[in-house]
Amino acid sequence: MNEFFQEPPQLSNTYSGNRWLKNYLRYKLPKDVFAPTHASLLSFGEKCSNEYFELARTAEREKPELVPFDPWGRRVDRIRMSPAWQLLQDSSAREELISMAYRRPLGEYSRLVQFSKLLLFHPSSAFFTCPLAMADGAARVLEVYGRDDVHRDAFAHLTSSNPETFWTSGQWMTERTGGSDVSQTSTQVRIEDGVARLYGTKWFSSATTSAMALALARYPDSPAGSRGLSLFLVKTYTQKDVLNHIRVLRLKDKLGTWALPTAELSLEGTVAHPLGERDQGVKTVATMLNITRLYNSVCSVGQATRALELLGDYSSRRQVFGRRLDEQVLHASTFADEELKTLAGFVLTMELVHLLGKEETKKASSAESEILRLMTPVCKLFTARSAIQTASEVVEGFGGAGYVEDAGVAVHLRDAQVFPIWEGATNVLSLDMLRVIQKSTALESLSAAIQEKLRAAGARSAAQSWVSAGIQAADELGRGLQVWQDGSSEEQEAGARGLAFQLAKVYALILLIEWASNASPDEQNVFKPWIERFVRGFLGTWTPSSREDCDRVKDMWSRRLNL
Ligand code: MFK
Repeated sequence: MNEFFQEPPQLSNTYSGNRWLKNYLRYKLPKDVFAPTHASLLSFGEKCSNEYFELARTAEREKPELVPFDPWGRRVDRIRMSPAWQLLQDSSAREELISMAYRRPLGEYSRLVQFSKLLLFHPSSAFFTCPLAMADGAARVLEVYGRDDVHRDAFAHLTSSNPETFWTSGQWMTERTGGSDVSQTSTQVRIEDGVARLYGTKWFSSATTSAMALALARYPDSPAGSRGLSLFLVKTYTQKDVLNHIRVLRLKDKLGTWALPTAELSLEGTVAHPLGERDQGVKTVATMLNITRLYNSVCSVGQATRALELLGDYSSRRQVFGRRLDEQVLHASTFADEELKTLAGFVLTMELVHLLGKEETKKASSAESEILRLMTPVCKLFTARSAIQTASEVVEGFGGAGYVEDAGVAVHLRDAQVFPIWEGATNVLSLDMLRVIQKSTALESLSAAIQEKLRAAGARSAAQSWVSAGIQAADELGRGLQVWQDGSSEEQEAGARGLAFQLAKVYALILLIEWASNASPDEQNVFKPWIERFVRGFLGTWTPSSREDCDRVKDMWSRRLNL
């Protein structure tokens, strides 16, 4: 009997295996920045496919465990972590995954290089990118709002490249009332002997083993709602293994992100240090959210890219119906669409990362800052949902093997489901986009940037047909926007989610055209079918919701059980 055993997928150097990243960096970075970056990413990509990947798998197997009491009955609330988790932290410091963004050795390009590393690292990190996101966001808040020695000391730790001194941070915002409506925060600040102490429950703290956190809380005499919240820097421990008047109530039993010690915390007089202006906590922490949302995007794209890489390798080995899977047209067309979606998310994320780098080095125009603010939630909601769709298709592409844990594929779907939940749900971010459009001229700035990009691409003659397609896509969206902006607030709200996705697609298309129009003729031949498929299929259309649409959907929703 000829027994058959399927060859498993192999992970190669994750930088060389990435179809788009190298070309994108060559296009974006100055020559003298690209050459050393390329060399360093080659070596980093090798570690992501071997050493870091193995650490991540170990950390996922050896899940965090809460030890509430010591052997003598004392309450200790220790979280036992896999040693691999600590090694991932040490490597993150040595690889300068945070410090590079604050040392800024490459000026406005530092963020682009940092996020390229994060893109490769995320799927080999068991979500160590979560505490990194929080560390980066907290560092930026401290850089912008830090005033005293406590702030400066924390900033130095967060941006250290020395594993001995490197800290990560948590973000303690979500309470039992939920993560979306922060205005209901009930954690109280009391001043006791001149020291601010926090009392309350934080419901989703994923970086529980981090050295510090930024926490929202309310002074007793502050107003209700989100404009009565203040931000605090909290050190998690008062000394080694002694928590800062914090009880770890339990660890969450989650669908995915198994290596992350997500916990419920009771703050019982936790010593806290004010950060930013009193009652301006939401505004202050928003600086952190804008960074962590870009992390969410780069992790989503990294996760989807890794899933597609694994499937790409597998389908080149897998024979079905007498042919290799990757030679079959239905397979190609299914996964070309997933690749396109991931490519759109990649180009959007990297553009915003570049704008962030420009803003932080004071090179961004006010229009660019407006685009960054408008498109950050839009990009995040788009990449998060895309990652789930792609991971789901990849699991199906592997068949039964995709559905068993030890094949290493199912993890991508389990983990991807957190992206739309982590750092703002799709609808909440759609409403954030809506508020930015209503309160600023960001949409006009975006429209002007799109026109300019298309004009410049048009000046490079090879790109004419793409430019016409880009103009048509932008014009169609512009017509929809005019109708939408004349609608009532409910009509605007009803259309916000659809608008956000279409805005993401149109801007991604323009960025892709801009990139392709800068490429060599040979490379343009590679881009051509992707851009055409984008325009013909993926782009789709968006129609604003009318009064009748709103009434109909509310009516059908309310009567759905009354047959
Ligand atoms: C990794 C795995 C993790 C494991 C499991 C995790 C499970 C998930 C757990 C979670 O819960 S994650 C947390 C999810 N929650 C959020 O991300 C928060 C969602 N809500 C928002 O994003 C709201 O928009 C926000 C709380 C930020 C503000 O809403 P509000 O309270 O209605 O305030 P408002 O009036 O919109 O904004 C207050 C001020 O902040 C305004 O400034 P002004 O006072 O000058 O007018 C805003 O312009 C400003 N602001 C708000 N968002 C901003 C911002 N400024 C800059 N950037 C922003 N993004």
